[in-house]
Amino acid sequence: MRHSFHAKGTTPFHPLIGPCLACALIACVVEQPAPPPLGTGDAPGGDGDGDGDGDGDVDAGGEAPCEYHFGRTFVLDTLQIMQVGEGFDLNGDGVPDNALGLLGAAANPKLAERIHSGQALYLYDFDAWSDPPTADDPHMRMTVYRGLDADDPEDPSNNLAGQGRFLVPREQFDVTCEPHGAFGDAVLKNRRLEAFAPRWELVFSGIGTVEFHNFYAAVEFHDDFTQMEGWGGGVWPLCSLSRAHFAGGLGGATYLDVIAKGIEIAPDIDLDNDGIERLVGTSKVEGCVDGDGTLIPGSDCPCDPRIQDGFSVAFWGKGPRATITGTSSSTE
Ligand SMILES: [Ca+2]
Ligand SMILES: [Ca+2]
Ligand SMILES: [Ca+2]
Ligand SMILES: [Ca+2]
Repeated sequence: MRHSFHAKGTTPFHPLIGPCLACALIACVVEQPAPPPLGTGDAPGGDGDGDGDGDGDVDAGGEAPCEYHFGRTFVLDTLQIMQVGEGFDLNGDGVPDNALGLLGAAANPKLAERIHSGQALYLYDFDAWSDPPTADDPHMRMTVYRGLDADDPEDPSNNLAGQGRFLVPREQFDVTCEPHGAFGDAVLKNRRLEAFAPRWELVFSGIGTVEFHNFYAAVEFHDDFTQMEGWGGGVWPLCSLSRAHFAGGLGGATYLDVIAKGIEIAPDIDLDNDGIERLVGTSKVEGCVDGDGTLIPGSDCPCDPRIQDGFSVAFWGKGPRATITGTSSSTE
């Protein structure tokens, strides 16, 4: 079955999902459930004025203020790209897909540095969950945000020990105040949560906004709900990668140039069911070959509507409790 979760014996987690939940998740692609209503006020520990921006004032400027709502939050003290062979089965062949696992050796030490210096703060927020938390909840809402240290001046020393306080940049919400990183309906069973998003966005420090397709997530909570461990995997489409500029690259190289033409990893997930698309060019992407063999010339070909495929990727992370104290118009 397409989209069934599967994990190989060497993965640090058991097979991720049974057939019934897999069916429910596929149904969720076809018919997205309406998101639960946003809260009517601040999160516990919020600033009390209902806009959740931590300043206690209603936003000025004539915009309708969003009623941001946050629940029980965790911050990742560890985030890694998983190894090739570990992850989620995205194409239904029974084998975990993680083509970009090859990047882990270079990327993971940098991710660790950026987390500990406070540059890469990833927040998992669980809303619509009982208080105190329970081990089972059939309708939760999970959202992942990039966070900013709420201390002024920033103090990375207190971020990752359970008392970290963070702000969420407002760029991570759409015009209807819905977060781009929301997973909609998440199911928690025996302290294990599973969720799926057909489109899911996260702001990566140093890369910018990344849109993933068919993103699966699983989270397990410790007995006392003070720590979480999470796995995520999905497809990073060619177009999204072609718009991410590689900071260390010469001549305006994109992440797609580096991955496809520098490291020579080929796209592996056929999202539009016409066969795997290919990228041509020597050191940079200069053209695309659609699944039916049609050559689409030009470095902007990854964003041609005929080009839909991408690379599989899988992440693992863990971390302690944290608090979102409000939102910020700043992104740095
Ligand atoms: Ca597979
Ligand atoms: Ca801090
Ligand atoms: Ca294709
Ligand atoms: Ca195509």
